[in-house]
Amino acid sequence: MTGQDQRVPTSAQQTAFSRDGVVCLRNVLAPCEIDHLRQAVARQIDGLRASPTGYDFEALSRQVWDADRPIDTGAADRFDMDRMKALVRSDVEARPLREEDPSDEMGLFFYDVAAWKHDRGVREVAFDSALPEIVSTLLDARYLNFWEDTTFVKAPHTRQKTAFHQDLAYFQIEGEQCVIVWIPLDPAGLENGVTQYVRGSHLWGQTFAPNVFVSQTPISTSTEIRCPDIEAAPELYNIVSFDVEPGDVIIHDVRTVHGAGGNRSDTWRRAMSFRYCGDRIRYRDRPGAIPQAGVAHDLRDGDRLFSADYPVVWPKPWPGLRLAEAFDTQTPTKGET
Ligand SMILES: O=C(O)CCC(=O)C(=O)O
Repeated sequence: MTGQDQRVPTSAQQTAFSRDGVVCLRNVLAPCEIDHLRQAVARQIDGLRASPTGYDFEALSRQVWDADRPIDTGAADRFDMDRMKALVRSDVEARPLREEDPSDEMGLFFYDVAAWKHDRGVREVAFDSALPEIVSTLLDARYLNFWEDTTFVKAPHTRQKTAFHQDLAYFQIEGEQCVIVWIPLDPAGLENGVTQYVRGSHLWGQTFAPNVFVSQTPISTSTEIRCPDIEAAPELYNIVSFDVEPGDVIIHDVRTVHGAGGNRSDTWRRAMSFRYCGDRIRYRDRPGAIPQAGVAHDLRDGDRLFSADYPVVWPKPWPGLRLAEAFDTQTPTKGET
C-alpha cells in the first residue's frame, strides 16, 4: 500500500501551513486506504448504540434544545450529556447551531473515537500510509506519536453544524507540535459540510475551552476562555475551506479554530480525523480535557508520550516495516471473522 502523489509536503505547502495553520494536500491516500477507513466507519455506525464512545450529535442537539426531551446516549458515557444540557440551557449566549433545511429527513451527525485500537485497517492508514512522514515533516518532528482517531460523519440533510472550536484543550497534552489530519471519505464541499478553518488563528496566542459541538458553550468550568462566536459573524474572520475528494487530506495545527456546517445535500459526508504529536509534546492531565477512551498508561504531567496508548509511528525502525502488524492485538477487527 503506498501513498499516491505525495510523500513529503512541498516548501510552499509548509509555508502555507505555518502561515495559515492549515493546508490541504491532494491525492495523498490510495483508494484501498480510503476503503479501509470506509469499512471501519460502517462498522462504527452499525455499533453506535452499543459504543461507550459513540454519539449522534444531531439527535442530541434536539434533546438539548427541547426541555422536555430526555437525553439518550445509548451506551456512551464519554460526555456527561445531562450536565452539558444544563450548561447549554443556562448559557445566555447559546443558541441552536442548525442549518435551515426544508426536508423532513432525520440526519445523523455521528461521532466516535479510537477505532485504531480494534481495527487493523485504520492502523494501516494511521501508521503505514504516507501520513506519518508528511506530518513529521510539517511538524519538524524527530519522532511522532499517534494520539487518536476520531470519526465525524454527517448523513444527508443533517442540520447540526460543528461549532467552531480549537482542539488543543480537548487533549491531555502540553505543547503545540500537534496536528489533526481530516480525511474525507466522500467528496466534500461547503454544501455537505466540509470543515472550515480560521486562517492564522493558531497564532492568536489563546487556548479556548472545549465545547460539545452542538453549542459554543464551554464544557469545562476551567479558567480557559471561550472560543469567539465565529458563527455569529463569519464575515469578520478569514475563513478558508477546500473542496476535497477522497485521497486528499486537510491538515490543521492543534491551535487552529475550525468548525463545519451541516450537510444540506443528498450525499454523505464521512470523515476520519487522525491526531499526531511530535517529540516536543508532553503529557498534561489538563483540567477540562475530554477523558480519553480506553487508555491504560500511567503518564504524569511533563512525561513524553511513551506508552502503548500513543504508538511511535515515525521514524520507522527500518524501511518497509508494517507497524499496523506490529500492533496487532488479541482483539480482532470488529465485524470481521
Ligand atoms: O468533521 C467535523 O465536522 C469536525 C472535524 C473536527 O473538528 C476535527 O477533525 O478536529
